[in-house]
Amino acid sequence: MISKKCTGCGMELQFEDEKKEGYVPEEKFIMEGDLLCQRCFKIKNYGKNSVNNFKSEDYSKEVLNSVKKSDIILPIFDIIDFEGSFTEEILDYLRDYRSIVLVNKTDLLPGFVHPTEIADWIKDRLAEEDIVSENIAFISAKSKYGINGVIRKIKSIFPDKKVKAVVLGVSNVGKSSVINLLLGKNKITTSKYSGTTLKSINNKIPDTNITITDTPGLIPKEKRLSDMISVETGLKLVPAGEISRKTFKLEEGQVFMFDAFCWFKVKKNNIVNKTEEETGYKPIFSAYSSKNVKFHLTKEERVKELLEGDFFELLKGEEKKKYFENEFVTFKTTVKENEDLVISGLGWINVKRGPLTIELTVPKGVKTVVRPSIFKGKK
Ligand SMILES: Nc1nc2c(ncn2[C@@H]2O[C@H](COP(=O)(O)OP(=O)(O)OP(=O)(O)O)[C@@H](O)[C@H]2O)c(=O)[nH]1
Ligand SMILES: [Mg+2]
Repeated sequence: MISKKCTGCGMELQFEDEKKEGYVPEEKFIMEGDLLCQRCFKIKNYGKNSVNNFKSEDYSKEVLNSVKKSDIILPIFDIIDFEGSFTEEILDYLRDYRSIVLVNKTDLLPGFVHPTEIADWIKDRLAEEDIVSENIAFISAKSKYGINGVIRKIKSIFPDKKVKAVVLGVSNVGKSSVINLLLGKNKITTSKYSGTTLKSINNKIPDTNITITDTPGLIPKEKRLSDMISVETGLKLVPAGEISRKTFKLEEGQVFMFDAFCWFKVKKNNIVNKTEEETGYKPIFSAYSSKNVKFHLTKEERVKELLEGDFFELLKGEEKKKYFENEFVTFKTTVKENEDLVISGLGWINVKRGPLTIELTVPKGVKTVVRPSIFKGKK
């Protein structure tokens, strides 16, 4: 059989098994030109969910093979869920290969932050990991911000030379959307569901010497909270444009709830060498999340009742039942002044007066990180 690939997901096409990836009816298979598999056709035309049988290791292998053949890597991070997209696997690639870091979805930033303000913060995060990238580009596949700059940056590193650049990142950060913009056409399938691209896809960027490779999304070892619920509810956790921010002053024993998703109890800080009065302060923090997420302050004895009732509205019925079938873990952590505690895929709190010592309860496996605050000096 002649070998042909789907231009949408990179899968080798076949007409023998409708249930397997890469299927097209035989009459389509024999046609000339660009071909789309049935799965891509359904995603593109009906926005249908794209279930597939690939495993995390299959994706990792595919990415590794493409990276090995490349001159430069273009890892993509999601500015709004930075921690969910900043994984060990990607950091390892960044340590070993030349790179231009792409920070996508800048259209989702709140109006009071300019992407360039975050540039130093990202450079510091990379430096902490012993990574020096050739350049960082702030982009938005949605608003097309910064897209031409990506081509300029590649050209400036490899003037007059043929270049192979490979785009990589966790699922759903917008790899295929960015490449489509670079190509000037919607050739590759994109969707709100994870796992849309299945294999590496090579294309030449028109009027350049650059071959750009799309790769399947890597699966993070530590989960994003949004991965533990349905795609539809998960999308409600994305703070589109208007990030919600609210400031709280808490006393020992009070409980802060991030909707019904997770919660923490404030503990007493044991600061040595401080007088009783100095340690009797109330920590102040701001919580950041999508405006659909309800922030709520309560007493410990009310938490169960609030979770069981219908005060919180995002999780309902079967989905709520399933969410609470997850195992939850509770652990103590201290967040210092000017640090954020991030619950990947949900939001974060920024400590303005601290330290804040808490006991956090989250579903097991969700990535939580304490980091230097991302929106520094914001009132
Ligand atoms: N708001 C916003 N959404 C974006 C942006 N870029 C991509 N998206 C959305 O993010 C979702 C995922 O986009 P894709 O391009 O399919 O992501 P991917 O990284 O190729 O995903 P996989 O192939 O599954 O790994 C889609 O719903 C896009 O519309 C952006 O800059 N801003
Ligand atoms: Mg893709």
